[in-house]
Amino acid sequence: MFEKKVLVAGAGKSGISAARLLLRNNAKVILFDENKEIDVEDLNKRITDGKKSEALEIVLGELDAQIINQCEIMVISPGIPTDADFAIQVKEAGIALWSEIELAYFFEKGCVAAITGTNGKTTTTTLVGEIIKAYNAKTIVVGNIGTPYTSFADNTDQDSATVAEISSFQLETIHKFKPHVSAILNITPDHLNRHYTFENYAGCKLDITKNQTKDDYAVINYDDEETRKLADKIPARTIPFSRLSVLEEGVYVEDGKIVISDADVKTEVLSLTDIKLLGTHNIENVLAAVGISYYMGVPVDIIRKVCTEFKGVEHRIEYVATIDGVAYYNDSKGTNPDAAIKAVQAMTTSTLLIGGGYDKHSSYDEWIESFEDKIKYLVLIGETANDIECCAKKHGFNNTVILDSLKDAVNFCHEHAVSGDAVLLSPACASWGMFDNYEQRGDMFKSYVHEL
Ligand code: UMA
Repeated sequence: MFEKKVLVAGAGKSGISAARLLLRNNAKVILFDENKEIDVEDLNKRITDGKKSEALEIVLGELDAQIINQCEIMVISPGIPTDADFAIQVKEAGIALWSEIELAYFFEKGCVAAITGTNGKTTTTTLVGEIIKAYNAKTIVVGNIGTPYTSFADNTDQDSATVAEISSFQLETIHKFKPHVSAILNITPDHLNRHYTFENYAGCKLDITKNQTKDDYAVINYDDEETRKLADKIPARTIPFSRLSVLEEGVYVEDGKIVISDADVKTEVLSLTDIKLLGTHNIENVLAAVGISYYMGVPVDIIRKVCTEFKGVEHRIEYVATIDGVAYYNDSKGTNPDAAIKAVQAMTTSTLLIGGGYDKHSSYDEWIESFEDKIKYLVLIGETANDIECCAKKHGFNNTVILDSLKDAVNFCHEHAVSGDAVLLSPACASWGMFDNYEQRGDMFKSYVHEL
C-alpha cells in the first residue's frame, strides 16, 4: 500500500504506468503533463481502463502552487529535465522528486540486476533477461528498454528476478534503488543537452552503484577508460570484464574463449565463435551479460546455452539464417546513416548490403565511406535509391543496383552472394513509403530470407 498523494509528471509510458501502480496501491494521483493538447478522456482510459476513479486527477499545461502543496512526492518521467521550471518549483516546496525507478523499487521484493551505459544497454539487458528467464520463470525485463519498471514491480516476490535497463535520466532521481548486480557498460558523451557536462552524465551512471554494499556486485567495462576510472568509487565488489586483457578476476577473453575467473577458479563459458551477434561491441555486451548473470546466481551451463542461442535484439543486426553458406542479417532498425555505419562496421566478411527507403534528407557520405572494401554490392530500393547511388559513385563505389522491391533485393543478393559472404539489410533510411514501420520492413525481410 502507498497511501500518499503523489504528483506524477509526464503522461507518456512512464507516467501512465506509475499512475496505474499508484492507484492499484491506494495512492491518490495528480497526473501532470505540460502538453495541453493531450486527449484527457483517452488518457484517463489508459490509466483506469475506462473505470471512473476518484483518486485520479489530470492536470495539463501548468501547475499551480495549490496543487503542488497537496502532494508528498513527485514521480518524474525520465524525459522531463529535473531543472524544468515546474520541477524546480516542486523541489522548492520541499517535495521529494522520485524517478519512476525509485517508485518501482519501493515495491520490489526480488533480486535486481540493473544495466546502464551509453551503448549496448538494450542488447545486454535483453540477453541477461533471456539467461535469467531460462533459470527463473519469475523474471521481468523492464526499464528504458520500453516496459516501465512500475508495470510489474508490485507483482514481484522474494523468488523473482528483475532485469532493468536504466538510463542516466532515470538515475538522476533515485534515492534507495539498490540493485544486487549493477553494470556500467561504457560511457561516452551523450545527452549533454540534459546533463550539461560529461562529468554530470558520468556521475549519473555511477549512481547506479551508490546504494550497493560489499555484498553486491558492479560489473564494469575494463576496456573503457571512463568506466575503469570509476572502479575506486564503487561501494560494491567490482567485477571487470575485458575483451582485450586477461584479468585476475572478472570475465574476459582468453584464447578465443570467454572465461570467468572468480576466487581463483577459472571457468570457460563459451567460444567467441559460438556467438551469433556481430561486432566487437557485441562481444563486450556478451561479456557483461555473462558477468551479470553469473553474479545473479545463474549456473554457467544455462549462461552458455542461452548465449549460444541468442540472436540479438530483433531488427538490430539480427542474425536471420545461413543459406548456402551465406549469413543473412536484419538491421531494419538502421534507419539513419549513423546506425547503419555501426552495422557495416560490425560485418566481418564480404557483404551485400540492402539500403534505401524514405527520404529524410540525410547525408550518405560517411555511410558510403565506411564501406571500405567490405561491401560487395549496394542493392538499393525506395525513394532515396537514386540519391544514394549518386553519392556512392561520387565516392568511387560503383557496384550499385536499383530494384523495385525488398523481395527483389533479397533475391538479387541470393543470386550474387557466394558461400562465406553475408547479406545485410541496413537501409540508413526510414521505412515509410514502402512499409508501415521498420518492424514490418524487418519482418518482411526475414520472411523473404526464409522463403529462399
Ligand atoms: N513532458 C513534459 N515536460 C517536459 C518533457 C516531457 O510534460 O519537459 C511530457 C511530454 O509531454 C510527454 C511525457 O512527458 O507526454 C513523455 O515522457 P518521457 O519523455 O519520459 O517518455 P515516456 O513515454 O514516459 O518514455 C520513458 C523513456 N523516455 C525517455 O527517457 C525520453 C523511454 O526511453 C522508456 O522506454 C520509457 O519511459 C519506459 O521506461 C526512451 C528513450 O529515448 C526509449 N530513452 C533515452 C535513450 O535510450 O537514449 C534515455
